[in-house]
Amino acid sequence: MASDGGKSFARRDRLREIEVKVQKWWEEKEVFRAEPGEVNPKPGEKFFGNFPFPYMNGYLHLGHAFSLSKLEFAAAFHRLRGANVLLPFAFHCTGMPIKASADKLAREIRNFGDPPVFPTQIEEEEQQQEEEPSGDGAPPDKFKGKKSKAASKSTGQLYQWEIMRSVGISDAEISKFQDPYKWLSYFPPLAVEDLKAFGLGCDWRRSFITTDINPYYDSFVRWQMRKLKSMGKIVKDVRYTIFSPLDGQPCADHDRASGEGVQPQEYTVIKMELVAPFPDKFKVLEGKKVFLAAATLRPETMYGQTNAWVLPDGKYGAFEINDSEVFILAHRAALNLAYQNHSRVPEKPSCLLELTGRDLIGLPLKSPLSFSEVIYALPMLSILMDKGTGIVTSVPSDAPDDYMALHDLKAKPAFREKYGIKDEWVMPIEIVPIIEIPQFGNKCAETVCLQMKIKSQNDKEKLAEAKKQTYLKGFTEGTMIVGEYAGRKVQEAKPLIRTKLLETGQHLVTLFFFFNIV
Ligand code: A2H
Repeated sequence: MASDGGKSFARRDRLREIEVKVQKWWEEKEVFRAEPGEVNPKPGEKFFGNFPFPYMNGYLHLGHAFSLSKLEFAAAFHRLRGANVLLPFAFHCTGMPIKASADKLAREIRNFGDPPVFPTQIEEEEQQQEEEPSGDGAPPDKFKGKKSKAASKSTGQLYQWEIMRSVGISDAEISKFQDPYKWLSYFPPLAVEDLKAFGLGCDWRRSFITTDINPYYDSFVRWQMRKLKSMGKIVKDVRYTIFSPLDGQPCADHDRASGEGVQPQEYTVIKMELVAPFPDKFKVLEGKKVFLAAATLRPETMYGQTNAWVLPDGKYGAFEINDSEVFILAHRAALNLAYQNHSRVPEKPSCLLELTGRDLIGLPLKSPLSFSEVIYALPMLSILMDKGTGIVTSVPSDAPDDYMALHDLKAKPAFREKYGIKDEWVMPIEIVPIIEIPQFGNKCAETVCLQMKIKSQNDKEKLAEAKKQTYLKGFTEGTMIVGEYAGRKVQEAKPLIRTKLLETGQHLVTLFFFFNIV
């Protein structure tokens, strides 16, 4: 008899004894076997219960037991009433989480050996810094924050191997889980054992796992899909999603090692055409229509464009979008576009020329709706290369970032000199008022930057606050004062202008995500 600190567990032990005896009896007598009767049952004479197949990337847990207890109780109740009760149980193995975990394990073994020797957290952080010396010029902000979150996870269980070890699987066994099919033969039998111990009144002859490893269930699902399709209840079509080129599949939240919660972000891509004659470096592009492709959330502000922004140390490329058009943008953005049917070769960016931001500075451009005949590409240091296209249109009347970057260029001759910027590209630029906002006037970015005493484009925190204020006010209270929709509220004008630009082929609407998702 067990006892602990003088407490007696006699009653519990007695109950356990009875439970074990009864479960053995159930099993021997096959009391949960369900057979059809001779005649069709009348209402109330049968009960069928089903539990959503639990996913087999690990053991069952208390949550499963809690949810299942309701069904188990109902089945037992109806059995006691004399109903013919059928309670089958199946295990879900289809989909990405098992495959993603198996792949992750394989990667860890490739990188750290079998069994793996993982770097300590400090070594890991050092390694990360070495690997990412802002190679593409991305400044250390939001995105870096995500990385350190990933690193801090390593004190917990960042590695798949550690997760498997923590649930009691031996090192010798873990390596076998690189094969996704191993998961299918390992976890379901253990789940059956647990469910039997739980006392589930299940007819275990009617248990199965999903995936094509089970041809019967597989063909049932195929039949079901075909049937629903023929009834017009389901359609096959394309939609925007986060996609893993590595796995050739959409990558849901729980399939990601980082970038959880990231949704596709819709941007309007503005095509700013490079004016001929092209500089020497761009000669290979002659005969094509070449555009700097900028991503914006505010197409209605395109009347106020005064220049374009590029990151001097950013890596860009000139990519063939179709037979006649070439877009200059970040490599990552080109890959995104290629998966959205904007590449001469579907799903494969076709790069004609490698470029850096420095190559782009000073390029003369024609941009849709801008009042200036020609605008120039100029440097902005806060551009993130993994956001949008890495190219930004500049609207200093309404974007505090644009206002401050232009202010820096105008106010600091040394800055212009550093990047070989001719005065004529910058000094004549005048801010173009395009939207009137109560209390903020018609140059809201200037008003807010002055009010908040923002000093330069590096004043990141204040600029983020300024951006928030102007973005919201502009959208909710702003009125257009120029262009075809002058007098209309920004909220109304925005979709109209976007549609118009889209129809004339001057821009295209597309989607991007801007954090690294692994
Ligand atoms: B917006 P969100 Cl008038 N790096 O366009 C830094 N900034 C980038 C970028 C990159 N790689 N790609 C796009 N952006 C800017 C116009 C505009 C914008 C106005 C007012 C506000 C405004 C003209 N510049 O954005 O982080 C682009 O600037 C304030 C939200 O994805 C783009 O829209 O929310 C905006 O950031 C996207 O910011």
